[in-house]
Amino acid sequence: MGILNVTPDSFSDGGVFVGADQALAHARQMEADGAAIIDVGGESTRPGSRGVSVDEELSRVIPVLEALHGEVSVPLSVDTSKPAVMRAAVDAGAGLINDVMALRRDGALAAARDLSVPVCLMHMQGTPETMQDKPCYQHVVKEVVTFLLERVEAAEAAGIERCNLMLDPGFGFGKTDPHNAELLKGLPKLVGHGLPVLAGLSRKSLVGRVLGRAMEERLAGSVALATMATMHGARIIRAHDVRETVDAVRLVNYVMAAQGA
Ligand code: 7PM
Repeated sequence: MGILNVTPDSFSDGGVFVGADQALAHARQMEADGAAIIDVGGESTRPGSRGVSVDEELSRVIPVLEALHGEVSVPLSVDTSKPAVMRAAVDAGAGLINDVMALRRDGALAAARDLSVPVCLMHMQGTPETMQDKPCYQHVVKEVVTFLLERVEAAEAAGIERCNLMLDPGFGFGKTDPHNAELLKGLPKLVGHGLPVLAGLSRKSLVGRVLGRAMEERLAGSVALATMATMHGARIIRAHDVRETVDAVRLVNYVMAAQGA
């Protein structure tokens, strides 16, 4: 899953046309590099962020989805927690909902049920504004698994088909570095529940803090973590650097498919 950020500051003149144009070029490159999904996000979930309004998020995400729809052949995903954005995004061509709130917003379960598209349910402790203040768990793996299974139950109770669900432990969302490490090491415990698992570790603070690397120096560390997540059973890797990440995933798959012990 290639990450396509559609934030105003990524466009020099802020114009929608230039923005959609650049987004299309980036999406085409990620597709050529081997992305199987393009995830379009209006950047409302960063630690410390207060979020953006529905109208602001719609104005960022919808023109880009419209520009990509029909121009790239891989499925488009929308990174949103807002029911109104989910509905408009699927109408504009999105085929997957990526919700860091796991459909906990009012109306989100109903929107996802009405839209009948696959949904990624992600774990987050707290809210983006406060989640990194003092993340606290007794047993982080157990608590994340329990939370996600509860969200699966809520989704199914709302009429969402189980075959449309995937799970994500939410690396970096209300977790310290040791919590993230424990979750990655314990990923098979989440994978074991039979639903596809998505892992997003690309360029995250874990890499930055453990290695002492600035954002633009996190490629090797991100690929290493993507490799581990794949070995531990993750089926979808959310990444900025698609070509390098796909190389790693393909090699893991090749080796893991080998005969013998
Ligand atoms: C700062 C913090 C900047 C976090 C960017 C981010 C995930 C996601 C994001 C994830 C799923 C980023 C993140 N992360 N959706 N959206 N899983 N499903 O790296 O780990 O883009 S935002």
